[in-house]
Amino acid sequence: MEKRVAVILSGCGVYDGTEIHEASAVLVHLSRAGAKVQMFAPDMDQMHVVNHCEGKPTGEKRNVLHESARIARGEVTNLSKLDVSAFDAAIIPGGFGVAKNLSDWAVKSKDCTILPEVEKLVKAFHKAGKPLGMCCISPILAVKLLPGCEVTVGHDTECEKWPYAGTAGVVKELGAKHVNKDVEAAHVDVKNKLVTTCAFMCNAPIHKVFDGVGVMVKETLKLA
Ligand SMILES: *[C@@H]1O[C@H](CO)[C@@H](O)[C@H](O)[C@H]1NC(C)=O
Ligand SMILES: CC(=O)N[C@H]1CO[C@H](CO)[C@@H](O)[C@@H]1O
Repeated sequence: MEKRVAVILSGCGVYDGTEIHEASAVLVHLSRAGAKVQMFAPDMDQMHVVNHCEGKPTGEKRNVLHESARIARGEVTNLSKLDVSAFDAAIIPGGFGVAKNLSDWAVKSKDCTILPEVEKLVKAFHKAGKPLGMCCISPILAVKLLPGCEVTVGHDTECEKWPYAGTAGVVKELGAKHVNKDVEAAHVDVKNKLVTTCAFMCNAPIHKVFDGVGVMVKETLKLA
């Protein structure tokens, strides 16, 4: 039977929303696996609108749902309508939208809070024994919400290849287990049905990010 997967978006663009290539990779791999996909995003203002040429906020206001509709080619549903019983799994691509809109990680790091709607949904999928797939920075949602879970955000030692390795240290401080994985691999926390891959936390060629997201999608569907 085809697996029904909810994909949760947080805007459109790496510095203020969902990372576009990660979202696209998730959608391609889900499509190839024959999954039935519905995309969701919260109806709220973004924390920032960033000029991606300069990497600086512009002061404009944009709505997370409207921006996510760019990735979804218009087919995106209000996150408040996500009914967990209608899905077999949920996947949350990365990008700063996760750290700025789905949570305030970008400002508060380990003391961040999660958007209540997202908190409720992640906990509901987990409680129902339905798998969650996450990549890049989105595993921090699981780290905050599922005590003692296992995730990867790549490697834990900073170097040119792993510019954001410090995140792994924060993951450990929060009591989760961090597992070093290369960009083309995913970590499966079987007990929590949680599948994570580092994606653009690694300074890697884009096809390797695409392949790693593919492993995350495949392993998530296997648990569904
Ligand atoms: C999305 O859902 C929220 C909560 O029910 C509601 O306040 C908001 O108006 C909805 N947005 C749209 C575009 O329907
Ligand atoms: C505009 C804005 O800052 N929106 C929200 C982004 O997400 C954080 C975390 O939930 C909220 O606190 C912000 O209000």
